[in-house]
Amino acid sequence: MAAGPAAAVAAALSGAGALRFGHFVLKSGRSSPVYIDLRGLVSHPRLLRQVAGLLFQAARDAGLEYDCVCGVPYTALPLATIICSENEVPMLIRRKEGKDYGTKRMVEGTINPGETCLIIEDVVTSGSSVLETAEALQKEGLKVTDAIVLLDREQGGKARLAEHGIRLHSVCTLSGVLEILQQQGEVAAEMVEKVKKFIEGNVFEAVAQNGAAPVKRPCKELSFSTRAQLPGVHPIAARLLMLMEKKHTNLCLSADVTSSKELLQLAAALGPSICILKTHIDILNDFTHEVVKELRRLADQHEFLIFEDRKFADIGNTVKHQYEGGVFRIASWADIVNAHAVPGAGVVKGLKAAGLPLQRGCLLVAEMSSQGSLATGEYTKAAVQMAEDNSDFVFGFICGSRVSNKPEFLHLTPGVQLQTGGDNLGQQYLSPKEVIGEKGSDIIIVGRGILAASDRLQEAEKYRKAAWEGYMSRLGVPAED
Ligand code: 5BU
Repeated sequence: MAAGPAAAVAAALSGAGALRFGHFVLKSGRSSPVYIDLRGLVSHPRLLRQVAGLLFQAARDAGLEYDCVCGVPYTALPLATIICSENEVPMLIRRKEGKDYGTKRMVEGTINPGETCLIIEDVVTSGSSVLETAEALQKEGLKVTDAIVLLDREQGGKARLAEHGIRLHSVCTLSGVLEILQQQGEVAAEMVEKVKKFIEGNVFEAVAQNGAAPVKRPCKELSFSTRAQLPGVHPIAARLLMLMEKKHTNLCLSADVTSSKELLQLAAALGPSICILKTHIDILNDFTHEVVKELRRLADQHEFLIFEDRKFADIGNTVKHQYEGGVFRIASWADIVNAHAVPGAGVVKGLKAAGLPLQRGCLLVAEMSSQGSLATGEYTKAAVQMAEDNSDFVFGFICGSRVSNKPEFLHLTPGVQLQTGGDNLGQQYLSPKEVIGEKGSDIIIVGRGILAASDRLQEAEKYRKAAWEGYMSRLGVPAED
């Protein structure tokens, strides 16, 4: 890489205050000694124009031919606009929002299927933002062969994009910029070393699957026991992760039965195979406090946690009463409860007031398995934010796939059966392997898949093994027996 562009980029980054050194916690939950944020570039018109010029020149130097340009939303949008306006190239805009509403267009502008679209991006780490944009364009029939990025953080994005047939051309790399800044005396050699070490230790590596094209995953896919020991992990999450590792199970039984006897029989027989027993206590025909007392005893004997799937969804004051009082006194026996995010943070605060002193934990419903669920997109993101803001009580999510990269959060997924499909009341099923191995969830929640079998224990073992194999495949370990 020529020193020219790197020096220009270094100057632009410094000028816009886009590069900071210190101790930062990234969106992924990892801490980083360097933080790059080019969103503020729009307040520096001269630098903005200069950066757009560097990107266009990089495309020219690479001899690229394209029919239109699309910037990865949002930071690269003004850059793409300048490039297109100054060079009279048609531009496309990819919508980020609205992806959950089928009728909205995902790409704005004139689309001529078969044409080639060049992608513009400010910073590439793993390459996933570029990939998302490429997929949206490809869905419209456009070809995407190349992307231009201002700064490559050298954390595997280039290789990952290459696997998807996209060449990444960078104006410069993070280490290139660091060298320039070091030469200019703006960054100490010590910090440069620290950042380089961080880059090397945080590369998204290839994991080959069944001899097919390798897929990229963060190389830091942590084991359950490692996650249990992370600083700041919720005590319930730590306990759960440890017992999962010990019992080799990431199966939660949804014990949706209406008789207490059957519930206790299930808990006694399937206890050794599960990490959590999930109840809907209000569907029992014959609830008494003796039942939950016995359930607690079985939970302690077989080492599983009890999760009351109450899905609280009211103002804080009401849910606090519903949680600790009433007929069921849920807080007194359930290790885990869950809540909808729809009332806002008050629902968590109300539950927390009753649950925290008892060292209970809560999951937020970030997504639902039912057809037409409205818990998607921005709602899911808001639920994740709510969990992060209340991580002393909330330790995970009910969701269809991994919604947070913070390893201290657990992901539990309902709508799981070995036979995929659905029921006739809107439930939709995926297989354990898909949910754990591909969607990145941690725990499968299974009800009728097990309950409808003639030999429930044998069936539970099938689910346990399938889900555990999904987890092992994530860690790159061969399947057990
Ligand atoms: P099934 O029999 O495996 O379909 O039961 C699934 C259970 O998970 C059932 O108790 C539901 O109430 C629960 N569930 C769900 O299916 N989907 C969701 O999104 C949520 C809970 Br939240």
